[in-house]
Amino acid sequence: MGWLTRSFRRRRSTILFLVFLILLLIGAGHYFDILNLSTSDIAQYSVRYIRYQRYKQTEQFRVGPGERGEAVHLEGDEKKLADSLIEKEAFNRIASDKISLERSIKDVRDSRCKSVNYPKKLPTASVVIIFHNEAWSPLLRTAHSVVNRSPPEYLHEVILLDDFSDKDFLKGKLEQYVTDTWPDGLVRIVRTSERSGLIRAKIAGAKAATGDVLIFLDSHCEAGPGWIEPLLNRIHEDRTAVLCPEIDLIDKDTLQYGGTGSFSVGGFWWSLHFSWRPLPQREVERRKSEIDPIRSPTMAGGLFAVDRKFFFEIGAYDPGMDVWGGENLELSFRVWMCGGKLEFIPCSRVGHIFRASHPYTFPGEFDCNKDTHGINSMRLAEVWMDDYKRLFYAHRRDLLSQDYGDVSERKALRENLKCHSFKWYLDNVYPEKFIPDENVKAWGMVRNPDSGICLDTLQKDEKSVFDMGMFHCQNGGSASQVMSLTRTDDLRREEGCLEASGEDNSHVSLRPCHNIPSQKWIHDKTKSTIVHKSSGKCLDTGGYKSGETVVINTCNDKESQKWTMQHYIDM
Ligand code: LR7
Ligand code: MN
Repeated sequence: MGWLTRSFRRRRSTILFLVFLILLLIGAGHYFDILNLSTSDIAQYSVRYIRYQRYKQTEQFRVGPGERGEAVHLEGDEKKLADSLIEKEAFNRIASDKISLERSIKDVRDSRCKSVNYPKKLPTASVVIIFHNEAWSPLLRTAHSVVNRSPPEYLHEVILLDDFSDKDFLKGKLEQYVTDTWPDGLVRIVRTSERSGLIRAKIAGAKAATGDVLIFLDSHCEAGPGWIEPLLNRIHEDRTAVLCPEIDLIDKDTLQYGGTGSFSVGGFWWSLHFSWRPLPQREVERRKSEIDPIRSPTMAGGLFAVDRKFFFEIGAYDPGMDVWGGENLELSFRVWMCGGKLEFIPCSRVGHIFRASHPYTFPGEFDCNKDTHGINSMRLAEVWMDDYKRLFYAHRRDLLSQDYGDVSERKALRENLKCHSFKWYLDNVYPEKFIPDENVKAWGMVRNPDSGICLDTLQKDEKSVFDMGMFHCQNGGSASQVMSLTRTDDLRREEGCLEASGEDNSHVSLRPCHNIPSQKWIHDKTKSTIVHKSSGKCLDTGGYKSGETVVINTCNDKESQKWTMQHYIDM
C-alpha cells in the first residue's frame, strides 16, 4: 500500500510540474504574441507610452488661451483681422491660431463612462483625417488630440489624407512639422494626385490604412478623453457595427468646446438632407443604461468608426459621388439594409467646428452650375430607395433631367450583398419616418377651387414654426404644396402639423406634431370643408390673396371655406 501512495505522490508532483511548465509556456507565448514586438518596437512603444501618460497627467494643469476648452475673445486689431477673414475661412482662424495645438478640453462624458473597464486587447485603429485646404491650427489640433488621447497600443497610425490642397503651408512645412513631431512615423501624410472630393478622398484614406478599424474624422475636430476605447470595444463585440462618437460643438467664433449633453439620433428629409431627431422612445426602452450604444437610422457623415474589412465588404463609398454631400445617407441606408448596424456611442466624444459655409471651391459648380449634393443624392436614390425615390424627386423635380452617371456597379453591389429593400429599412429601422402618400386618408395639394389657390409653405424653413401660407396651385407639382391628411386627423407635412387656436380670423401654424386636439382636422368631402376639430371653425382663405397666410373662421358655407384634396386614398 505504502509504495503505491508514494509513487502516486511522486507522479502527482511530476504532473503538477509539467502542467505548471506548460502554463508558463502558454502564458509567455501569449504575452509575446500580444506585444508581438521587436526590441526597437518596444523602445518606440515606450516612448509613445511615456508621452501619452505625460500628457494625461499634465493636461489639467495647462494654462493659456482656450485651455480647458474655454472661449477665446479677441479685441482691437486682432478682432479686426479675425472679422476680415471670417467670410473666407468660415470660422475664426485668428482665435484658433492663438490656442495651443495640444490644448486641454473639458471632460464632458457621463461620469459612468469613466468607470467602464474595457478588455486589454482591442482591435487597433487607423485614424484617417481628410482635408482640402484646411487651416493649419485646426488640422494639427485634430492630429494632436488623437495622439494625445489614444492609448498607444490601440493607435496603429494617423493618416493625414490631403485631397490635393494647393496652400503652400500644407506642403513642405506640413511634412517637416509631421516628421519633427512624430519621428516614429505614427502620423503620416498621404496625398491624392487630383482633387477627389471628400468621398473619394475617404476611399483613398481607407485603402492606405492597415489597422483593424478605420476611424474617419474631419480636419477640424478634437478627440475627447477616452474617446477611442468604447469605439474599438464595440467593434470588437460586433464587427458589423458602424459607430459614431457623440459630436460636441466647437464654436466657430470663439473655439469654445461645448458638450452637447442631450443625445439625438440621425434622420433625413425626403429631400435627402440629413436631420437631427430626438431619441425615439423605443430606444429609451431598449437600452439598459444611458451610456449604452444608441441605434440611429442615419449619421451626419464625417466622424465614424468601422471595421476596415467590413467597410470594404459592404462597398466602401460610391466613387461616382463628387466633392461633398449624399455619401452620409448612402452609407447609412446601405449599412442597415446590407446586414450592419449604425450606433452612436455616448462615451466617445469628439468636438467638431461647425462652419457657416465651405471654405473651399466645388469644381464644376460655377462654370456649369452643377448641384453636387443633388446629383450625389440622385445616385443614392436610384440605387437604394426603390419606389420611394418618388418622394425625393417630388422635392427635386429640377433634377429629373440631370445626368447622374452610371450606377450599374452600385446596383450590382446591392444585388451581390442581397440587401433588404428600402421598405424594410423604413419599417424596421425608421418606423417613425412619415411617408406622405402611404397609410393616409388623402394627400397632395389642398386646393380652394374657387380661387385656384393652394396651401403653401411659401418656402419657409420647416425646422422652425411658421404660419401656413397660400399660393397659386402649382399643377406641375410643388413640394411646398404637399399636405397629408392622416388616419388620426392630422393635416401635416413631413415634420410639422397644422395647429390653430380657435379665434376667428386667426392664423394656422405649422408646428411639431404632438397628436393634440388643436392639431386635429376633419375634412368633409361632400361639403368640401376642413374643420378644426377642437374649435369647430373652418379653414378659410380669408379673401383669396395668394402669398398670404390662411386663417380659420366660423363656418359660413362660403366659397372661401371650400377645399379639396388632390388624391383621396382611404376616406
Ligand atoms: O473636396 C473636398 N475634399 C476634402 O477632403 C471637400 C472637403 N474635404 C474635407 C474637408 O477638409 C473636411 O475635413 O472633407 C471634410 C468634410 O468637409 P466639411 O467639413 O466642409 O463638411 P461638413 O462638416 O460641412 O459636412 C458633413 O457632411 C459632409 C457631407 O458630404 C461630410 O459627410 C462631412 O464629413 C460631414 N461632417 C460631419 O459629419 C461632422 C459632424 C457634423 C455634424 C453633426
Ligand atoms: Mn466638417
